Amino acid sequence: MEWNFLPIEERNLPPLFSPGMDHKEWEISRRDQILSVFQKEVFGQTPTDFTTRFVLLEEDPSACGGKAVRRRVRADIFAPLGVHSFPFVVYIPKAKKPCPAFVLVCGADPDELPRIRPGFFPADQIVSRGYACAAFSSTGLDTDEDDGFVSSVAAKFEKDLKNRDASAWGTIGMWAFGMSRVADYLFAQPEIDPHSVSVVGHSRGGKTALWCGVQDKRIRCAFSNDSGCTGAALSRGNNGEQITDINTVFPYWLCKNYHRYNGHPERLPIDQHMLIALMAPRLAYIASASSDDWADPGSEFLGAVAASPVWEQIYGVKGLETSEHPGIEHPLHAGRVGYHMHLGGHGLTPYDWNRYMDFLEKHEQEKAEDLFLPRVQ
Ligand code: GTR
Repeated sequence: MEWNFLPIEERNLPPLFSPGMDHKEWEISRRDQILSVFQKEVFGQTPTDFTTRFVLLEEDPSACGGKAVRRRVRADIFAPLGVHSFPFVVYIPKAKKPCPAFVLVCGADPDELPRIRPGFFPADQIVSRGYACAAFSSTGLDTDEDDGFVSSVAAKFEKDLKNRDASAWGTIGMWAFGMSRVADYLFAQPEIDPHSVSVVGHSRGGKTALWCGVQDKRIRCAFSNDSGCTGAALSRGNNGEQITDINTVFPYWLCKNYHRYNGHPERLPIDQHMLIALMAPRLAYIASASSDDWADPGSEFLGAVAASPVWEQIYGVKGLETSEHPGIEHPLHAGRVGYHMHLGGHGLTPYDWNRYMDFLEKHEQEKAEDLFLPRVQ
């Protein structure tokens, strides 16, 4: 298949690391440097001064035709200025051993999804393959509107929402925070394998899943579906949505500092391959759609290609299997960076979910130590 995108060599990408760097230097200094650029210049800072409590709202022991237990749970976040609550649902298959799990961020109540976006959250199919899945509406953390964050989780952390710091978190940071709180719940359930909790998001949710995964080192894999600008797609040489577009249409998604780069991705000390690279040596997965021009599939693929040297040269394991685009519906699953392109437009489909589960199965033998996952007692 012919792709007409600017090759990596012509994009002037900032280097991931200096030649000869070993994994200690990467972990002790370089990884943190890159992470702090994403915190200060792109997504904003995530607060750490809170505790969380979970309240079971409802339990159905015979969901998915009796194959799973379904719970509706409320997370209460105790922050300096009060409590912020949001609900989520979780389906746990009735299995003999702890099962792998996903956390999905959605733009609507997950219970409404089968009607409004069929196939986006195929809980029945996921459970049938032995996976638990939790899903929450992003609006529980922050509405997707330019409303000054008044009803968002940030209102319980920040006194003066009118004069926010230029590196204060934006909406995507708040959604990623919510994703980690749902993951907290899963980590505490005996039915869940604590070394196999992964996050999934589509489009704005795909940016969220990557940002959650890089900050939260307990996450096994970040699955970033059609994430485009400020997700997996390189900003330098991008043919689709630009930093200026995202900051103009969604001025509240990223931090204020990010607006300084409107029209000037080359002034950023990072590009998006460096976000994907922060998942190493864990698993990362980039999925694209063949006619999703706004997300720029070519730049998403090259994001995965350009991230791979961290797996390969720093950790000595395979990143993305090949730097040649494999074409439509030929998944690349052999390395720790997975990739596929589905046929069609922007969307999260059962095809994508099934490839995500295939990828986890392909890598299920990789142990917590190999992936540098923290031990969970
Ligand atoms: C678009 C936005 C993209 C992408 C998409 C979505 O309008 O420009 O960055 O996030 O929305 O979430 O579907």
